[in-house]
Amino acid sequence: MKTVLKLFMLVLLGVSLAQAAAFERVAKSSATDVVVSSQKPLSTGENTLQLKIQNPSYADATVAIKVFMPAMPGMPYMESTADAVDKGDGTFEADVNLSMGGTWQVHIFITTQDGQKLRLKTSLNI
Ligand SMILES: [Cu+2]
Repeated sequence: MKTVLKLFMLVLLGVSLAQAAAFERVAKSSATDVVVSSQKPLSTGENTLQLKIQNPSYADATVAIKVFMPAMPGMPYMESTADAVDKGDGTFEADVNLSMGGTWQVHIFITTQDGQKLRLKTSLNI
């Protein structure tokens, strides 16, 4: 009986891990696409973003991210930057602070081991 219960729990865990991300957006470039996603729905404040590099030849690059909102009437320019942490297998993770609701521009900076630089752009809404 206990074994059956354990198996059931493992299946439940597997299902929850396999669930689609709450947020997902693809930043495109000719060299590689990057899938930007979040397990939790995006909200104002700190958000953890996963950056999955699609082209394996860029998997060992250094990755950084900048999110920013241009100045608007009565509101200054806002930005949050982070060096992404290498989680292996082309997956990186970065915490960014989305300080208010609205549309944020997202720039992803990839620097390869041999110094090649890529900048990919996308955006997100909260
Ligand atoms: Cu604003």
